[in-house]
Amino acid sequence: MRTTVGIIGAGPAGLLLARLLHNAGIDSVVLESRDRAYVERRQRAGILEQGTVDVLRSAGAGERLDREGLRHDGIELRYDRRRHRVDFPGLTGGRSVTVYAQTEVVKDLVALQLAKGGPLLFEAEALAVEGAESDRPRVRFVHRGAAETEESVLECDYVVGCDGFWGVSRDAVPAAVSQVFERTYPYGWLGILADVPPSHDELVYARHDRGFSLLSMRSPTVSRLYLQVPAEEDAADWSDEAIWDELDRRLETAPGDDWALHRGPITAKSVTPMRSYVHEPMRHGNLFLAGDAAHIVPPTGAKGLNLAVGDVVTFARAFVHFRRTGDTSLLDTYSETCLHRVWQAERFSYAMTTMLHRAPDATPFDDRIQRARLDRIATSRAAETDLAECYTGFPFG
Ligand code: RFL
Ligand code: PHB
Repeated sequence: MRTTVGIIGAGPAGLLLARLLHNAGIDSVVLESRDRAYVERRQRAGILEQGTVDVLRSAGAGERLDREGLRHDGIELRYDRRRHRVDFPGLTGGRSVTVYAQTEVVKDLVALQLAKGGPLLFEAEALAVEGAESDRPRVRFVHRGAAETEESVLECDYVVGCDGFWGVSRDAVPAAVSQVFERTYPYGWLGILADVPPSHDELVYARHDRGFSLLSMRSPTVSRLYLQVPAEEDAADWSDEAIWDELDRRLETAPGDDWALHRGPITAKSVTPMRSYVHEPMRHGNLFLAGDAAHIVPPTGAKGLNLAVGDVVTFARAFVHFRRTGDTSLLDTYSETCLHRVWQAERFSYAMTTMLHRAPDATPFDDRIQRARLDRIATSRAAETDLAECYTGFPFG
């Protein structure tokens, strides 16, 4: 098998890249280790930046998004029983975000790719990227989805590793040139889906002495909520009632405030660890890394999916420019361009995480600093504007 751009992974990064290249008349093959149903059901992100929405729309994947996506003009910060709303358009000159689940983005992109696009092979697991430094890099893979399971080779001009944090493409960068910057947090998120209308029309990020919680949503009838829990927690140890009771405690408002948390049947429950991670550089020879394959942020800033989109937009622009002009300068600066945006997202996600979560070893001093940071946002238009700008998104390179 031969193609121009070999893409490993059919998450949002790989699928969108295949779309952008197809629209520019460049052929690609996507290899995905899991089956279609698994990829379309994996519960993850929910918030799309304006720039992400614009890209999906112009790539031809905006039809259902425009119909079903929920435009959000702000978030609420809740702490010490107080409620502070951050108004995005008012602070950023009109920017907002859209609630549209990653599962739906993936479904839309898979359907488009299968209807009009290059090959997208499910149950095709990349084993290794070889010859990254040559002008003919190869992906060795095993196609379990084929009639007969067989090991094959995909020969490419370029390979883009969009295979997430646990993928294999990063391993093809020699240790001598790799640099990793990393931080793990001593807590995780217990996330639930519940068949109940959201208890608020915007997301609520809550700091509480018992730990962080987040009220989010998937649709007008489905709520998505998270609780900070110890990193090693087992979701099975939490009964539905214990989850709702804990959410009630952490989302408490002042006496006389008539806000209330609505309970409903919980349909999914899982724990996610929290990590910050950056691999530099994001390119080695003719291998490019994009999305979670190159970097991870803790979910508190809602940046992971949006970063993945930024990376593949940067690659597609650079590659199309190269194809039209023979000029490699944009490909040559791919890593630098992406990393600039990545580090801003790392900084913001770290700041949101440490402002809102209670570390197991937190001192009274740490608690006071968290409150002071929240008070600063609630009382300074400059501080609030910074949050609004970061949350609604950094420009794509
Ligand atoms: P993905 O989505 O992990 O896709 C990688 C794909 O590669 C496949 N793969 C392989 N395929 C072939 N051969 C191999 N050897 C392979 N190894 C792996 C995998 O099966 C998979 O299909 O990476 P991608 O495309 O870079 O997308 C990144 C996003 O998924 C991720 O950053 C976000 O989900 C992060 N995230 C959030 N991001 C946001 O922008 N906004 C949010 O609100 C948000 N909330 C979240 C999140 C992530 C969460 N979890 C579970 C980590 C909330 C949570 C709870
Ligand atoms: C989600 O709805 O899954 C979600 C929203 C905001 C975040 C993280 C996750 O910061």
